[in-house]
Amino acid sequence: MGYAKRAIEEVIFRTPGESEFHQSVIETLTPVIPFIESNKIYEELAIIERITEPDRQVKFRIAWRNDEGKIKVNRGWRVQFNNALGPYKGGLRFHPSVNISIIKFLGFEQIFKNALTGLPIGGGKGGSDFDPKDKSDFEIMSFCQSFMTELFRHIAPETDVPAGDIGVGKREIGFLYGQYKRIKNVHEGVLTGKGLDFDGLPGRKEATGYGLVYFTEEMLKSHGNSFEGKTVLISGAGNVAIYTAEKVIEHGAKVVTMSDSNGWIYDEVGIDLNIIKEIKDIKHERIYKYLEYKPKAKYFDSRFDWSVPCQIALPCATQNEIGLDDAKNLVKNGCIALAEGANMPTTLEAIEILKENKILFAPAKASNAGGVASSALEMSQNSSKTRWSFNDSNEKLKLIMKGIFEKISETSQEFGKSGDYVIGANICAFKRVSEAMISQGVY
Ligand code: NDP
Ligand code: 2IT
Repeated sequence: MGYAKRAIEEVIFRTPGESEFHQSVIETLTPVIPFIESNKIYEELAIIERITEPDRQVKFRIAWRNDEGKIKVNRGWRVQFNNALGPYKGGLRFHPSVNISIIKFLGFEQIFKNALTGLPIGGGKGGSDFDPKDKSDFEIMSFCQSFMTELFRHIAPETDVPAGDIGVGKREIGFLYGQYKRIKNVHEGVLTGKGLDFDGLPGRKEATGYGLVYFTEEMLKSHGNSFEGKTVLISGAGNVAIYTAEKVIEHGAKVVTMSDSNGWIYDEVGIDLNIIKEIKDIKHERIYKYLEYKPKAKYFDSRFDWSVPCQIALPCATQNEIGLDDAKNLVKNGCIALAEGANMPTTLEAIEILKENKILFAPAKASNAGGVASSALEMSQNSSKTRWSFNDSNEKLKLIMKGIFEKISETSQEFGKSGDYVIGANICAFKRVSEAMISQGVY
């Protein structure tokens, strides 16, 4: 067995029970094996062993008080994975399912995604098993303040810059920032995704969803196609899903599904996004409420199974939401392209089915990189003490997404696998990170 396969097996052996992390290591490194084997330097300098082991991981207790005065205890993590290219950068996820395996998979993906943006950002991720659902604003604030009372000692604008992810949006980032400022007595760009009422970047909120659509449009264009007139399935109804849907509709396509963790809606005539924004963004309600506004739409009280006919699928909820049977549904119903908005939403076996059936497939580390790319622009805005316009940041985002598509497309051609964006993205990102690690010596 060659070095790369042996080293991947060793990672799995040394991290028992971390199934999501194993999946992301296999998904990222398997396509790079022939490249790694073609150059002995990777083995000599133990690049796989080093790149799969976080620089450090912090786990901490978060005690906070709920509205009834009861003390609650949650767990928090920050994994600083790799800073070869810049300060650790990546979101915080607040969701009851969060554990070290999930944070490590997200942090590992983030290293390579951030490399693809071409910007100076390393990879990290954090979060907590805290569930923000059904909590009052006061409880969220109390939790965020307690979370930051530990996190502040590990982060700084040139060290580690967290942002949002599932369960962490503008409100949570605001409370976290307020506590950081209170403790350190400095106003500095230590978090991104901040509100526009203080230091946020116009366009950051929209960037992951818009970037996903800009990327997908480039991919479709290179195959002589576009969004115009297409039927699109989206999962999720959070930050990424909403702004993906907004841009898809602007591109002349129809979004017919969206979902949350309780169920999914199907509106044959096209989902009215203003209603979704009111339900999810303003009232923080469940998606079935859509039927109160649009009684002809359908609601299914079950997991979304991708069974509606479509040409384009954009998963924007969470990991492993498209399994083998879901992929078969997409193939059967005429899907021509799938681009990942969520992180690792497609299982390895589902990706195989999509590839076998010649469905264009865009891996998350390329297609959803718009969010973190805009975060890097927010860091730049903050350190230069200026204010960008929405137009400036959106135009820059378009260029970044086009650049990512071109880079990974060229890499796929260079390695004789034209149009295989999984190979293109992973080799391209691995090369950038490993070259920086090699230049910086063994550590
Ligand atoms: P939000 O919390 O805003 O929205 C998440 C959405 O996904 C909600 O509709 C939520 O439903 C649904 N969801 C979450 N967990 C599950 C689950 N286990 N099963 C079914 N549905 C679920 O998060 P974001 O939109 O920010 O994130 C969505 C995805 O995009 C994640 O994979 C994230 O890592 C990724 N991402 C986010 C970026 C960002 O900038 N925010 C950047 C790049 C990637 P409910 O409300 O019921 O929980
Ligand atoms: O997965 C991701 O890229 C994010 N959640 C955004 C990270 C960031 O630092 O903006």
